[in-house]
Amino acid sequence: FKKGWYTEISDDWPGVAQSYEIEKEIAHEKSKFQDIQIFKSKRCGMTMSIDGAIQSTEMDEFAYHEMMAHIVLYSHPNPKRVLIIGGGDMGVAREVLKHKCIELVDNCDIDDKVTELSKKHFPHLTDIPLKDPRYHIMFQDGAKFMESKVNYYDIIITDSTDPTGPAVSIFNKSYYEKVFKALRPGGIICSQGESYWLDLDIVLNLRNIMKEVGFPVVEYSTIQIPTYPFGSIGCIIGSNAGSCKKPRRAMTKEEADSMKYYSKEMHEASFVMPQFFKKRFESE
Ligand code: AAT
Repeated sequence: FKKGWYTEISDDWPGVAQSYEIEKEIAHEKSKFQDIQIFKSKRCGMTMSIDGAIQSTEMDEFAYHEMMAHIVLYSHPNPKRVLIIGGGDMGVAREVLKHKCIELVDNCDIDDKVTELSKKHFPHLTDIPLKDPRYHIMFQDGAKFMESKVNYYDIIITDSTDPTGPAVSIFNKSYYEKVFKALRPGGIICSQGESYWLDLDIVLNLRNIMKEVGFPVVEYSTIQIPTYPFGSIGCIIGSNAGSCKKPRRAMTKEEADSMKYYSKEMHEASFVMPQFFKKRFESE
């Protein structure tokens, strides 16, 4: 490796790796579950990597966090209770809390070390949730947490690492069976849906699982994010509220002004798929 550079090498994306010149190494801690590295990148600002995969950089975290929250929140006519599984860095929570109609946000991450380090080094993610009385964070395996909840949430968001390591338990059918039960009528699930360039099999597998557990509508919304492998990721959405391709609620001026990526136009455009992906996603 070139000295002073971080290279994102992983068996999850064999044969390719993006590199970042490091301005400053900040922290490197092994938690009970994961290996967490924090550094300041010359180009992308404060960066967190877990088990060798970039989770967020200051430059583009808003693309992922806004889309993971707002696509489904604006697709639901009247959301009140939200659950975030994973997302212990609070980036998705920061976005969810922009919606005044939300009464409660529960957040369950497996690893309190992610949250502890985020509070210290990523205040642009944690400051708003920490001050909001609607927000509650707890630490437990997301699959385990789901067992206790029935007919309770309007929206569930799985903001999880890739399906290796501790996230294995939240990428399978038994997790989605619990998700389906935990949603109220008209409820919607949105999960970190991986990239169709990188992991088409994972995307199709998640789509199959969501259909099998009973979601009448399963859709994929693309997010452009330069610091995830191959520059894109997506939301995979299971909906009991019909198609999410068009927003059902209008943004207030305050909400619209606070966005850096999301807009009504981005919402609608994100569901348009390239032909090779559309054929696979819609036919098999
Ligand atoms: N918002 C930042 C991006 C993330 S966060 C992923 C989170 O999922 C981590 O904080 C991790 O601790 C948590 N996590 C992993 N497994 C579980 C589990 N079983 N239960 C609850 N939380 C879990 C995702 C970035 C995606 C990167 C794509 N390459």
